Amino acid sequence: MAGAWPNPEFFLIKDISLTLKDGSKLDVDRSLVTRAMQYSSTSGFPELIKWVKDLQEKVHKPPTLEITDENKQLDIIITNGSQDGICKTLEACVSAGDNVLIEVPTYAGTLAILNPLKPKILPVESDKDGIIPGSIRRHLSKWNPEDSQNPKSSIPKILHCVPNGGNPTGSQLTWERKKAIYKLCQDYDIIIMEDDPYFYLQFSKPYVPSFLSMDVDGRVMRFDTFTKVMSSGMRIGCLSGPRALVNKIIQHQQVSAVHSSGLSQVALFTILQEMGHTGFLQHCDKVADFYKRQRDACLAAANKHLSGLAEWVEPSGGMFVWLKLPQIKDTYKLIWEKAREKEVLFVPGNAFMIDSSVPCQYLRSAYSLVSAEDMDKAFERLSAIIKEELKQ
Ligand code: 09M
Repeated sequence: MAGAWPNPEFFLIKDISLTLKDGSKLDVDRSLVTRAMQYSSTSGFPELIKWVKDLQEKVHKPPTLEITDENKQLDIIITNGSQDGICKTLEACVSAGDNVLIEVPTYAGTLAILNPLKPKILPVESDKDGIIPGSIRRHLSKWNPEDSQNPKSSIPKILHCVPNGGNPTGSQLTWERKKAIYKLCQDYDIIIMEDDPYFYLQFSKPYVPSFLSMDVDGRVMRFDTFTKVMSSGMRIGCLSGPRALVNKIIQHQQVSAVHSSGLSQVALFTILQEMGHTGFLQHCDKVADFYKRQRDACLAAANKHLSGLAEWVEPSGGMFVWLKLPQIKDTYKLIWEKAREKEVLFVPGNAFMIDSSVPCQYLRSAYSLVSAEDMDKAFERLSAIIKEELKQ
């Protein structure tokens, strides 16, 4: 008499069968379908959580699997894509006026979550090897490590970064820097938000070990997602972190989305179970190979049309190349007016900056969707637009 569950008698779906692009057919287990139609566990389907946890164990060997302190033990929640987990974590950890360490430039979605929370963003500089430990150290020099034990201190509590296939920079945080950063975060008791949707889109192997793989303290909140390799519309991601913090996110999920879509979870789980971890990793390799070829085609087009007009660093993974136009003061107008007129679009760099009103010489170009011929055309047009602008 207590539960608010609707009577499933009137739910119409009984069976789900999936046809994959290779022609194979998979039936979702009928009992899973029945469960997927009803409200279910807030943290996600236990079968999917187990599959993901085993994958994390295999890929990252998180020390928090073995840790004795229950609050720090590895726990997992299935989220609506990684964006959902990032949003809930920032909302849980950041109050107005808090100092937060954020990689800059960074994913516009993170800044969009942060801005209404009104924190003081301490920009962490990055280069082709990812965020620079010295930049974090400089920010932290205002405090002493002991301040982290004083709840009234203004010492930053979180660091957010995108360690692979940086969005927008295409950069990759090296293992050496990760070790130095983890040590700094230990000294100042800082939580690391490892926003890593492009982990499986690294262009060289072995994968650079993650922060999760070195997390002896339970201070890493790692955001994974199936968006980039399986489907973005299914909206399935996962957050792996210390139980005490993951529990807070579960409480938030309970009163917001309640749980990720059961339909998406069981469809994805059925495919993942069929593939196994090895099949999944092989699939990721194929996707990464494709993006690497796309990157090469993109850089070939850039070399052909933008030499002398733009500067860029070869992306080590992911879907983006970050172009600097040194002779252009601000790419915003150039893109929204001139480029749009010529039917080619990029994201102006100011979208990835803390203060988007400051003129920015950069733009982000994605090579995920466009054919080599179209990338060539796009940069040919960009080159013409820049030259026109320089004549004025
Ligand atoms: N642009 C992303 N990035 C993006 C973008 C997007 C609609 C998504 C980093 O797992 P998800 O799907 O929730 O991924 C979120 C996410 C988290 N972290 C570093 C990301 O790059 C996805 C969606 C329109 C534009 C979008 O521009 O960069």
